[in-house]
Amino acid sequence: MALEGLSKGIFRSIGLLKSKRKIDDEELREMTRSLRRSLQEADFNVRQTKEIVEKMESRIRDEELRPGITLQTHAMNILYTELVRLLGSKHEFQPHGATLLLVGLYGQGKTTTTAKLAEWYRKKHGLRVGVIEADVHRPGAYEQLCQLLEESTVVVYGEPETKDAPTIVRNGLKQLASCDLVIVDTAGRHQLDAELVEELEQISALTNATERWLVIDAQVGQAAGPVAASFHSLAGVTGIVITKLDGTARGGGALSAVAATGAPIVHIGVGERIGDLEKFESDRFISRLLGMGDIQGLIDLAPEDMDQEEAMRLTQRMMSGRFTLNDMYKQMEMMSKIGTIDKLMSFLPGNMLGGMGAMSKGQKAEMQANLDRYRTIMDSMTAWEKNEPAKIKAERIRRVARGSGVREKDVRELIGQWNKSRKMMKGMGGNRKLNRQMRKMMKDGDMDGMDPSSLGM
Ligand SMILES: Nc1nc2c(ncn2[C@@H]2O[C@H](COP(=O)(O)OP(=O)(O)OP(=O)(O)O)[C@@H](O)[C@H]2O)c(=O)[nH]1
Ligand SMILES: [Mg+2]
Repeated sequence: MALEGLSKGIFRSIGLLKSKRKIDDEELREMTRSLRRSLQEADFNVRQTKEIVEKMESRIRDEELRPGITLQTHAMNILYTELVRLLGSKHEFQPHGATLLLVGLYGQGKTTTTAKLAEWYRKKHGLRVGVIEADVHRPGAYEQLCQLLEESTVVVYGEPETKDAPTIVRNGLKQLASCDLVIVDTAGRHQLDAELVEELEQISALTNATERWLVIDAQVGQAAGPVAASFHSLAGVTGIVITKLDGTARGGGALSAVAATGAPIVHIGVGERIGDLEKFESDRFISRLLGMGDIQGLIDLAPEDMDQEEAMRLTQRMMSGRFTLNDMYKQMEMMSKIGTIDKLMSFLPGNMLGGMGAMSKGQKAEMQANLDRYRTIMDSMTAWEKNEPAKIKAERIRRVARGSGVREKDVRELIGQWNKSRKMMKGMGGNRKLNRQMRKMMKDGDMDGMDPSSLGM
């Protein structure tokens, strides 16, 4: 199976830690058992699963929680760093002067990737790139490659009539001698059989390829491990390209390929067209793997990141009933950075601030867009207007709209939003229990010891 269930599984497992700051051995065991099952179901191999689970167990047991961080966030953080570690380092590929051999099983996307890579390095690095079609088994491979590169200046070398791949490669290398980068597409198989092994060995020796990249379809799952291992022993894989990440697969099997070869993922394919290639970025890959819109929002929650002092100052102002447009802007800015309101001030009742819980990627994007517009509008306001938005009358609204190049409606919307937020803040000020907690927190200078459940959350 692919990884549809991983996200759910992980959230179910880590969800067991919800609103806890301490857990006993039994609870910890239950969580790790659930996590182990989720990882295995998501194509992680036994060794990887064991490593991750053990790390999780010991770090949760031994590490002290940072102030303001829930156990759940801490666990997610550990999982994330472990996954990044598993994915290895960044690949430093020097395309100039390189010969790049692409290998992989049948239908994984080698030919498409050959064209994509050629175009990528031609365009982004300004290199003269040539490609050699050395697949003599797949009918029409040469035409396929030519067609993919139809509109590109990449030189395609092939001999559709020749049945001997090493000959084509030998001739091609001569023909493309003046190119800065040569990429060789090879034949695929259902399995790595003796004939292909021999062919690949010959080509590999001939090209003396500086780079040998394995192309793997994201849907391959667990099988990616053994496949990668056999290609690795054959050609010494130096990089991995995961294709078809635009589909439903999340690419967890790719992790076993990385583990089997020790080679990093260099690029990912995200579509059938020649431009559908991306450089691999582990954060984005992992957030995809875990099914999160933006994992940064969930994990990077060290108090220093959320600017605790600023958050507290803001909270204090809100509680005191003074709440200007600038305050609202800062509050929204923090929220958009952190992505979840309950994390910004985990001690506030859940329905505060319009009842927003964790924000989706879409909501974050929307908030960001709003913020940008609000910023523009606010830049056209006087200090007095920002401090006393309630007193802004039609004439001023017109002037501000004109000054900032937006519609009057947008200015009214900003003021309306401020009004809504202010009302919520007022409601919060009336919560005595919360007030007491807040004062204590400010006196102590951190959020430790805050118990959200005591606030009826
Ligand atoms: N959606 C999507 N399709 C892809 C991607 N990469 C390749 N494909 C498609 O996958 C199919 C197989 O791709 P090829 O490039 O022909 O694969 P191959 O490894 O060269 O296949 P053989 O030469 O038969 O071994 C084609 O229909 C491609 O358009 C990708 O990143 N996303
Ligand atoms: Mg092919």
